[in-house]
Parts: sequence; C-alpha cells; structure tokens
Amino acid sequence: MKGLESIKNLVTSFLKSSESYEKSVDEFIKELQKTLIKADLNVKLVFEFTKSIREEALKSEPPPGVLRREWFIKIVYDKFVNLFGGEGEAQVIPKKLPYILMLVGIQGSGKTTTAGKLALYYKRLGYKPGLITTDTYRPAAYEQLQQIASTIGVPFYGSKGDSDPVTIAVEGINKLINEYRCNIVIIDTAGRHGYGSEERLLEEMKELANAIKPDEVLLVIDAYIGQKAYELARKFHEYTPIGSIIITKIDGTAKGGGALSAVVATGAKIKFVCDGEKLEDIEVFNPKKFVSRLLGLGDLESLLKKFEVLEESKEIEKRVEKMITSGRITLRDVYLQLQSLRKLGPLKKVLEMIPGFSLIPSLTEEQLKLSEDKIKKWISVLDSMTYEELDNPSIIDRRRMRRIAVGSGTTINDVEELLKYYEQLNRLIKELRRKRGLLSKLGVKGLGT
Ligand SMILES: Nc1nc2c(ncn2[C@@H]2O[C@H](COP(=O)(O)OP(=O)(O)OP(=O)(O)O)[C@@H](O)[C@H]2O)c(=O)[nH]1
Ligand SMILES: [Mg+2]
Repeated sequence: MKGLESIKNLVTSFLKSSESYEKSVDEFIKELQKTLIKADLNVKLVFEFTKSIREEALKSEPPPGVLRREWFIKIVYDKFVNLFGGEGEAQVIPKKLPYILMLVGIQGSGKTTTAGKLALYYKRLGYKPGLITTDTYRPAAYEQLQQIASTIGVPFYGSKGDSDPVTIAVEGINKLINEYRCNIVIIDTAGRHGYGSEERLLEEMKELANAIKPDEVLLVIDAYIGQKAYELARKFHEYTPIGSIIITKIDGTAKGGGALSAVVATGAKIKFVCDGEKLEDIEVFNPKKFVSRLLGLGDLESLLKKFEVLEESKEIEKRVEKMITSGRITLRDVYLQLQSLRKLGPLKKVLEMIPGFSLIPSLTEEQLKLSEDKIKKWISVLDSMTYEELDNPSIIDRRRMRRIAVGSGTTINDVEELLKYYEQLNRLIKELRRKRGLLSKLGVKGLGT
C-alpha cells in the first residue's frame, strides 16, 4: 500500500528499540503522524487519531504475559481497525433479490471496469448478475461494457445514441430481471469531469437514483484522488446513507493508503478495494486483514498469535458478562467456554490475560482446577447430550446420564462431575449478580459495569 508502507518499519523498530518505553512511544507517534500526513490524511484527523492512541496507551495496563511494547502495538492495531471500519468484513451479500446496484464516480475512476469485476465476483458466488450502461456521453462506453459482459458471460443492456440515462436504466432493469432472469443488476454510469465537480456528480447521482430507486449506490474512487477523497466521500456519505465506497487502483503508484484512510475518516463504508486492471482484481474490504498488513503483523507471527488470544479472551469476558447479566447459564455456555479454553491452550495463561478476571477470584480458582484432560472429556460428554438437555440440565436423571456416558465413552461419574461443575458455576454467577446489584445500589462501579 503506497504511502503507508513505512508504518511496518515503525512497528518493527518500536519493538526492537533499546530506548525507554516513553521515549519510544513519543518517537513512534511522531513518525506515525508524519507518515499519515504525507499519505494525504487530513492533519486534524491525524492529530486526533494519534492523541487517542497515546491516551489509551497511558491509561491501560498490559495483561500479564504481554510485554508493554507489544501491548502498545495492540492498541495501535485496535485503533487502526476501528478507524478502518471496525470488526468483520464488509457486508456484500445482497439483503434482497433482485438487487440493484448503481455505480457512480468521476471520470476515469474505474466505474466500467469495476462494474465488470462486480459482475464476475457475484457470478462466482452463484448469483445471476447483469450489466447496464447508461453512459451515453463517452464514445465507445457501450462497446467497452458490452465487451466485458461477453468476456464474463453475463447479460448486457445499453442503448447507443442520445437517449436519456433514466430511460435506459428503467428499460435495462426491466429487461435484465424479467427477460434474462438476472437477480443482481449492476448499472454503470457516465463519469463526470474533474475533481472539483463533486456537487454536479452528486446531483446527477441523486436524480438517477430517485428515478430508479437502486438498493445500493456505490461510489467509485481511485487511489490517485488523494486529499480530495475526503471531501467527496464526506458529501457522498451525507447524500446517500445506502451508499458505500469502492477504492480502485490501490496497486498503482498513488498514495492508496491515504485515499483509503481519508474515506474511512468520513464514516463512509468501504466495501471493496481493487488492485489491478484484470477482472479478478477485486477484494472485499476487511479492516482487520488490511490493518494486519499495514502494520506488518504477518511477519510478526508470535505477536499476531498473542493478539488472537487477547481477542478470544475478550469474547470469553463478554460471555461471562452476559451470564452475569442474565443471572443464568446453560450447558451450552459451558460448552462454548470449554471449547475456547481448549483452542487457546494453557488454561492458566488464558485466564490471566482476561482483563478484570482477577475480580472474580472464586471463578478463577474453580476454573484453574480444570485440567486439559478434563476439558476434553467434558466436551465429549456435552457432545452426547441432546439440545433439550443442554438447555435444561435439570431433566438429566440417572437413565439419561448412563446414555450420555456410553455415548461419549466416559463414565457416569464424569457426567455427574460436569453437572456439579455446572451447578457451582450457576451458583457463582447468581452470587456475582447479587453482589453487583448491591454495588450498583451503592453507586459503586465494578466488574465491567
Ligand atoms: N491499475 C489499475 N487500473 C485500473 C483499476 N481499475 C480500473 N483501472 C483502469 O483505469 C482506467 C479507467 O477505467 P474505467 O473503468 O474505464 O473508468 P470509468 O470510471 O468507467 O471511466 P469513464 O467512463 O470515462 O468515466 C482503465 O484503463 C482501467 O483499466 C485498478 O484497480 N487498478
Ligand atoms: Mg466508464
């Protein structure tokens, strides 16, 4: 990613530095600011962003087993992921069918190529896409998309000459859906001149969108647009809440990282990024993957592994939190809990990493008693239970216990022991809930509240 690739080096030199921690943090933040500004990011934004990193770094303590420097990088990672749209991949599966997508963007940004890429992408997912061009402005726009459609093997609609884009779009949608049975319709529009013409672009987009009521409007921005990406994306985001953004040409020499960050800073959603001229060169935007790459975490495997453990612990913590709030756990909760513990390896280490876990002393002790062996055994016991039993363990009598023991290759004793553990846990959760209720009545904050 051009423009931001030096962040990787900042991370490695920060981790290796022999300077004091405070000095290294200062140095890192200063360099990060320079890099982000050079990459075309809005200056005010850069200062806000780095300030929030510094504040978090000062305020939070690394969990046991995590070095302070590693913890700092984790904070940087989280902040970046948050900046780039948060957890999870962009949502690209249509919520309804048929689904109508309309692409807009300034001239040469890559709309026509991207329309083809999207058609291929959705075709490979098993949908039946079709392509429409409403571009009556650029010579050979018709042939360009027609050619792409025939390469991919999807239906195409357009009209040569001077017809009105709205008429073409309406006719095209009708034809593609009703005659060709397409369930995704992708509409390519004409480009608008110049980087300064956002207003006109957005006006025209609104007009067309009002007439055809697409399910989604996608703004295509190329990485070369630089600083302007911010304004354009901001206005677009204001105009159309159903809109999302595709960034093209991040493979080129442009400061793609800058354009990308500028866009996300507006709160607009990035759905896809394109990194080449070929029709395969499109990728669903995934903030975590993107930030991992940005920080060079792929080369720091052990650190990445640690981060994964930390995130999983967050999950466990959330689950414990949910149990306390509801005041009730089922064997399903126990099952999930045991499974994540097994996946993460040494139990003690994992538990120690959970922030705030030490606030639940009795729970920690109970759980630390579990050996890896026992976890495995109990998981097979739970695997042999019916849903009914998992949700309502009180129905498990001797007869059921025998069946479960046989099914899981364990003994009745094992089953009983697990049920006892479950009861203990349940009591504990209730007790925590009571305590918390008391605390909140007294106005004391505790246990993640
Ligand atoms: N390197 C690279 N080139 C791209 C990418 N996407 C599009 N292009 C190229 O950019 C140029 C313009 O692409 P078009 O798809 O024609 O752009 P457009 O927005 O439809 O242009 P107008 O219809 O004139 O407004 C073409 O040469 C494409 O091959 C990309 O992700 N990477
Ligand atoms: Mg075009």
